[in-house]
Amino acid sequence: MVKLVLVLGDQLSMDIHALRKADKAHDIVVMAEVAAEAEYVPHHPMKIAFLFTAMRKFAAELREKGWTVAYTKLDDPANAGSIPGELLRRAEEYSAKAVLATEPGEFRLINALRDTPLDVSILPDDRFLCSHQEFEAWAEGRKALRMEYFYREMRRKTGLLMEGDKPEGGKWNFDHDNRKPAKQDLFRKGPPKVQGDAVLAEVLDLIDARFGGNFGRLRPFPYQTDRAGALRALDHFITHALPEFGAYQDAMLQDDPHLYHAVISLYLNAGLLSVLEICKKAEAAYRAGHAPLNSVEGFIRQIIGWREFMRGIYFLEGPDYPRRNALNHQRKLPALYWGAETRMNCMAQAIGQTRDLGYAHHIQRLMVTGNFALLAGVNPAQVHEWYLAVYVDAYEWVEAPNVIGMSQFADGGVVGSKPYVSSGAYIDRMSDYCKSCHYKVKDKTGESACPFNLLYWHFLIRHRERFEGNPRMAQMYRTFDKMDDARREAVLADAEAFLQRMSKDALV
Ligand code: FAD
Ligand code: DLZ
Ligand code: SF4
Repeated sequence: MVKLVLVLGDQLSMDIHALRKADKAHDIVVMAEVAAEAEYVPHHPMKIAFLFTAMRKFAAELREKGWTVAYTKLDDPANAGSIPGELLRRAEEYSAKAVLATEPGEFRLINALRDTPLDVSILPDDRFLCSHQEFEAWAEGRKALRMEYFYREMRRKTGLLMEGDKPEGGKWNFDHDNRKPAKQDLFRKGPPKVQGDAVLAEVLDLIDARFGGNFGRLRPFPYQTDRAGALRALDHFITHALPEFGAYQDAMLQDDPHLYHAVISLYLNAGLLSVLEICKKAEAAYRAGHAPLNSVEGFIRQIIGWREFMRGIYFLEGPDYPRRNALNHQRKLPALYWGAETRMNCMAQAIGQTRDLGYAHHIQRLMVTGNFALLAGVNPAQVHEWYLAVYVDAYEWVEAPNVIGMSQFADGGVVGSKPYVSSGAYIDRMSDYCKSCHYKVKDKTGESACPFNLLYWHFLIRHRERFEGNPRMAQMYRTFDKMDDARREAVLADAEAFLQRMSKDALV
């Protein structure tokens, strides 16, 4: 009996589970560009263009390898508009009843597949190192889930950077060598250039026509769209940026959106690269003396530590996770997140490059846009939808734990033991943004005071009851309490006035 083999837009791996279980001679691979996926949030145009182009090229590669592929383009008049709709249409066309699928990265789609009248087998997505069962077993009985301990298990499991059962260099984590601010450098390479082609050109026209109104630029299109290109991007990073990755991973610079970051998350998340091939190449660079241990360990930790940990949390916590709001934050997401003018230079820079590239690196996401939303008390569901929409690498399994958990503390402390909040001083230390800002980072009150300074205290005082007893936050409360009364009142009143202006969409 013929089966349908579903391959989603972020499952573009030749060895994806459903393809491994299918019969090339009889089964039909189903791939579809559908409105339901393209519209569940207003995705950045580059994100949709990247996925559709990569999907079309992947389908062509499958055909070259002898698979029969039923591929539906977005503008096909017969397009059913959703993944279940397309499966039903293809099932009728090929007289199929059974579907092989690899587990989608979102509960919404998993449930939609389960709800079809077809016989759908959902196979585990084994592109990840840690299965749901393994993560549940690791989490079982622990008072708190901390990435660092999980990461050590992944090091042992993969043997990456291990000397027998000991970590390479005698330590699991070399972060104390990192966190340096960066300087402008005209010779920093940035990601490799992209060659246009006919498939990309056709998709760009389609996206322009259908999604040109979404937040984000489409052209010039900066991303690779097939496995060969993704491998070029990875090798380019290992050669030109990995050696400095560790030292400067938390740095931010105006006019340099990438610094020494890899810019590979979109390829990895879509299936064009695999976890182990990336980490093995990084480890080989260390063993060959090309990159230092602090960089390679830090980089590998992001992938086998943070990335796997975040996925574990998403599936452990369940479908309600993106709606959590432990701090009861209700403010609407300010228009400046969608490109309205702002005088805060750090926000203008982080959001500007997000608009132009669908990319911001980790510290920009966490300590600029995320920090501001948290300090200002924005509703985390709106923050979540923004991040899911605007980044080319965003899928709910990885975005939600980063936003709801790490960035907004909306899960009440599942991902992190304390909220990631800072005043302007942190941004000033790690970037060159403050030098060209309307606000003064050294000012703590008054018209010119950096809004991060005002809102920092406002946040801490709003949530005093919850955080005062946290040993890692007690010092902050002591500092506030040492201020004289007039200063404390001025900070809180200025913060309140700032929030009022922002809520009325005034220029802030
Ligand atoms: P690098 O800095 O070069 O890091 C290397 C790789 O490590 C990345 O490609 C990525 O695969 C992995 N990685 C690093 N940090 C994380 C992390 N916290 N979680 C998961 N993987 C990580 N990453 C996404 O892939 N999709 C998202 O939607 C996403 N949303 C985020 C939202 C917020 C608020 C924050 C704070 C982080 C988010 N991240 C997300 C994690 C991280 O910011 C991106 O993975 C990274 O910026 C991608 O750029 P890069 O490839 O240059 O990464
Ligand atoms: C993100 C996305 C978009 C924009 N479009 C499609 C699509 O048309 N067809 C498809 O198969 N997948 C798409 N995706 C990726 C899915 O949304 C993704 O598989 C789920 O969010 C689960 O991670
Ligand atoms: Fe951002 Fe404040 Fe620095 Fe301006 S002064 S760039 S608002 S941190």
